Amino acid sequence: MSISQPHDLLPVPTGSLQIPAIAPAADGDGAIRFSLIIPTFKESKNIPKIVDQLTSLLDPVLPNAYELIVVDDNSPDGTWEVAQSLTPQYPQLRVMRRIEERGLSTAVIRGWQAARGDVLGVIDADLQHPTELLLKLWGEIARGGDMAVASRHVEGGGVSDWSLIRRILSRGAQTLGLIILPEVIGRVSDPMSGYFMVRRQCIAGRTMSPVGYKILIEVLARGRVPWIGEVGYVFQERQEGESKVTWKQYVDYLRHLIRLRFSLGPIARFFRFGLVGFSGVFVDMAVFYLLHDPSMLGWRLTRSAAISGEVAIINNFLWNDVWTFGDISSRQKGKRQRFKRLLKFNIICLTGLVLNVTIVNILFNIFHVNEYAAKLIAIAIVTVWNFWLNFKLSWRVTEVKE
Ligand SMILES: Nc1nc2c(ncn2[C@@H]2O[C@H](COP(=O)(O)OP(=O)(O)O)[C@@H](O)[C@H]2O)c(=O)[nH]1
Ligand SMILES: [Mg+2]
Repeated sequence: MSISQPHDLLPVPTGSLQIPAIAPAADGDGAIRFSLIIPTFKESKNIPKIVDQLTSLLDPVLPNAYELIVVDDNSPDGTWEVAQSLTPQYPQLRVMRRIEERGLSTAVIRGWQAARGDVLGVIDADLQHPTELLLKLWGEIARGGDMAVASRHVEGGGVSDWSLIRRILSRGAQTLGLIILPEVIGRVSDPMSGYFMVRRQCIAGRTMSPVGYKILIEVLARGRVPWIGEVGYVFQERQEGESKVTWKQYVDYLRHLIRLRFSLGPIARFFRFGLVGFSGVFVDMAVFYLLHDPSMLGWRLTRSAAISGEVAIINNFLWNDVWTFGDISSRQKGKRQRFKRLLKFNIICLTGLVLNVTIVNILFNIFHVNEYAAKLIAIAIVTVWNFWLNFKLSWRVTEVKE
């Protein structure tokens, strides 16, 4: 045993839950490549064992190039103190004691915010996640993976002796997730896994706002993780302490899915697209009035409707490019790329414009509808047309290709 003093506690990061793009420099020589967070609540009995297992695994593979960060929520059993007392023996171990905040997901993110590695990971403290799997997960990253997930649902995976009810609840939760958030839940076989690692660059700069337990879902949803490796494992039974999972976690999970649904993907984009389209209505109507009204320029119906439509298209493109699809366009920087998108958008909208003008003409000339009412009806129909085509063909396609 060394006689040196325990390391100081890590300061708890505050502010928004965002991972910095550049890792804080390590003080010693050599960079830290891997930071593993061990979130704890009342795990004083497990912590010495897991730290010992993890260090003996990682020391030969990443000598002095990894760190273990225990993030404890001021456990009444003094888990943080026990962890801190281990630091003289395990120089790679750092300990954070949170007092203000609580919760598994935010604990992991606070840990990652203090992390110095380029690869960020998480493992449960209670030894339910077999530590030896860590090297296989690391192997996936070393092969070029952006993320490696320990999965109960691939070959070699499973649960030890779960009751039928628990298995059904677990699979039911996953199925529900697939219905509400298919593009996230469908990316991995075990989206509920709390044992995984991800490259910092995949989540840097993204603000996380997790609810409840399922941090992997938040990372997949907010981050950009092109290549995911999965490794099977059997979820072990707890030896010491007890699970903190209650029915509340199911409610939180549902809230989390719904929150993500509204901030991601089609529904959110549809609202934004609709709102942009709404702004376009005013632009279209105002320009149409300026061109067509006898007290203004007094141009003919078709020409006025066509030009006002085109002005609205450009207005809508600009808003959609920075807002509705801003996350996608920010990855395709440069004037040329933007011009290409404008061109695509314009071609799709021009077909809509032909539709627009045709509808105005039919309504006005055949059904004798007032020309402004005719224009409004045409705009409504063409907005739906434009949404679908742009959604399927413009930004959406470029997103999938990445
Ligand atoms: N920091 C922190 N860790 C937590 C909290 N709740 C659970 N944990 C830790 O997260 C891991 C998984 O929790 P556990 O209750 O075992 O969940 P289960 O394995 O799904 O039953 C364990 O290491 C817990 O100590 C929390 O509120 N804060
Ligand atoms: Mg557990």
